[in-house]
Amino acid sequence: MSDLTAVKEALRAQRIETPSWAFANSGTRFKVFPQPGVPRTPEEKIADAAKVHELTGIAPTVALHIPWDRVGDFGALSRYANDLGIAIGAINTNVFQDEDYKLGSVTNPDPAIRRKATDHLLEAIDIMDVTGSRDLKLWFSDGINYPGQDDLRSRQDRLAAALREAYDRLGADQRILLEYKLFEPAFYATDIPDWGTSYAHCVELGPKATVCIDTGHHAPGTNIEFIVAFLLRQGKLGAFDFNSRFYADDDLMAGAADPFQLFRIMWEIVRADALDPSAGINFMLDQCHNIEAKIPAIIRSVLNVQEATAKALLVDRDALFAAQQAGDVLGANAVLMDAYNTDVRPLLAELREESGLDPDPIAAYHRSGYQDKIVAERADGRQAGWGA
Ligand code: PSV
Ligand code: MN
Ligand code: MN
Repeated sequence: MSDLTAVKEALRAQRIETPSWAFANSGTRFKVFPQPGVPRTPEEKIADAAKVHELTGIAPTVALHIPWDRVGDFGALSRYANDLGIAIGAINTNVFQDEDYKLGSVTNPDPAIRRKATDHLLEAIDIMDVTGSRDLKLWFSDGINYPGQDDLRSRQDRLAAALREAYDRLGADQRILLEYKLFEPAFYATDIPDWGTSYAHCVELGPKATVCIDTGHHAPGTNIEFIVAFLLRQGKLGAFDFNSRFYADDDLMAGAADPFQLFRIMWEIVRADALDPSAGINFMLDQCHNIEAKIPAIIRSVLNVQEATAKALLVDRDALFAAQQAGDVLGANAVLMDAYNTDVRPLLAELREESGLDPDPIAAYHRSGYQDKIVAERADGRQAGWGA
């Protein structure tokens, strides 16, 4: 797509979902460095997410994580979000922070623990009914640390049974986004270690189950854009959890470690005409900002995804396909690299100005006084910890 009007139109329609937990304090297993002004409540996380949307114009939903964001009245929380100009997006479950889950949640050998974990999935769907959320995002920490610790195949059966129960509880417009992760916290075998396992379970479940690709959850060197292309072709790509990694599941800002990879991923999306929200892919962030200021880091991440998208939209498709057909290896590669090497920042600044936004959202944030305001308002020492 090289018609600039069409490029801008596609960019205006783009949507990126922010994660509530990225606004809160987070850390590694060594130390959490608390930051002043971080949200103490789900409402304050939503307020921060609304600020990101106000400045970027393309982040109108925020994902919640239960029980971290549990409130008494989700209807009221949803209305609060709407009043601030955003909406509640995906509901994330948490079956990894309870003593009971030491040997697994939905794959635990103990049926009572499996029941408890499955009930949590069902509870999350109850919440979705109230918030109007479409997406139930499932990530399981389930796995084993030692060969022989448990039966790999039985664990797949247990997983399938729990997923089936959740799937059958979904409303007509709701769906499951099923994440996979190579390792961690389980170190020998994760029960959904890769996209193939997630895909197979989603196929077994039916059309309302699709794969969520968390860009941090692969072995080093994995060709993620291939996975994107494959799942898109199968109609089984439901979402992304964008973040960057250098080593493991680093959860750094999207586009920070490898902006070229992000571009290659977004090119596959553009190539499949799957960028528009009507295509049903939820482009989420899943990050933690352990040492950097959180709201500017989330704005930066949104902008990084937007930049990668703009470059992908600039790929001259006709020239690329012609070069590919002609077997012109260098020519085809050059078409892609020309788009990647384009500085799209002026185009995006212009786009924002045309939409009544500040051309530089991060500078606008610093000028806004919001940071000083939250530091002052949230200074009673009850800062939320990671997840709290
Ligand atoms: C853990 O790896 C994880 O980062 C998963 O990617 C989930 O999406 C996220 O936590 C929130 O549960
Ligand atoms: Mn994730
Ligand atoms: Mn992760």
